[in-house]
Amino acid sequence: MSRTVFITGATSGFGEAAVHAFVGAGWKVVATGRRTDRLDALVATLGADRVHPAGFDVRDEAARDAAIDALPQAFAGIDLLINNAGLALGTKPAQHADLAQWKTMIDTNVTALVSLTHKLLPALIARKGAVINLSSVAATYPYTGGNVYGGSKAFVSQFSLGLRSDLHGTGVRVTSIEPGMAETEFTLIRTGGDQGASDELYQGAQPMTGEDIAQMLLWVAELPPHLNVNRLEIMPVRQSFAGFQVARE
Ligand code: NDP
Ligand code: 8X3
Repeated sequence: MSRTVFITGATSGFGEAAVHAFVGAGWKVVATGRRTDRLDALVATLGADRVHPAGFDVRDEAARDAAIDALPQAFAGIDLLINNAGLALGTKPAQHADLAQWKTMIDTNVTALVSLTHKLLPALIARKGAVINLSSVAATYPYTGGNVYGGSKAFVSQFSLGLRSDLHGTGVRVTSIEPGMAETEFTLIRTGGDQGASDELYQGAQPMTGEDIAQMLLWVAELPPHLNVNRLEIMPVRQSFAGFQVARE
């Protein structure tokens, strides 16, 4: 019997690639996001028997609950939750950052992720399912302008470990995926639609792709049930670490 995965942020990047990868591996997918035209395109390409579109803003709990309550029987038994919807907004240092952007990142990357996880946990426990959360290398390695984005992803990583501890003995698996540079719409969103800035960032860097991360997600999901990947950090070969900075007199 095919399993069902609930993927947030399925309209672009990692999430969209994951829809293709999981359907290709025989899973059924509940695909979510705000851009319903893109969800409809996934259904048209992959089939209504494989993909169910659920259009909502992850920050809107009432809309989310209505979408979950309206899941057709064939998609109602969720075996895997992939908390992927998220974003970075802005690249300015904290003292010049926009507070509204900070709040949007916290509402999306932290509050909505926690809320959806809380909502689906009883069903995931009943099915001995799994949760995969999209964190980031920004959770571990600070960089100028990363401030609240990095903080939100550090929350995701630590929340994942805490969840795993709380779920001890339930059979539910929890994984934090922590990618580095990947070319998606991420930088376009972060820069307010600056395609030039996005192209410049990835140019010559051989960044990871949505498909790369989708294959990691599928690999983690299909491991034998006695194995749990706690956290998985992955970067392109051309990205690594720099040292500390010193402000001299
Ligand atoms: P994209 O911008 O390509 O995709 C982001 C997805 O999140 C879209 O499907 C978008 O859907 C969805 N989303 C954002 N806000 C909301 C919201 N309020 N309600 C519902 N859906 C929302 O980025 P990526 O694929 O790169 O990012 C996916 C995840 O991976 C994010 O959590 C990101 O932080 C993380 N990540 C990305 C890295 C990268 O370098 N690209 C590296 C490490 C982690 P829609 O706009 O249609 O609602
Ligand atoms: C996205 C990776 O390095 O741009 O989470 O913060 S980074």
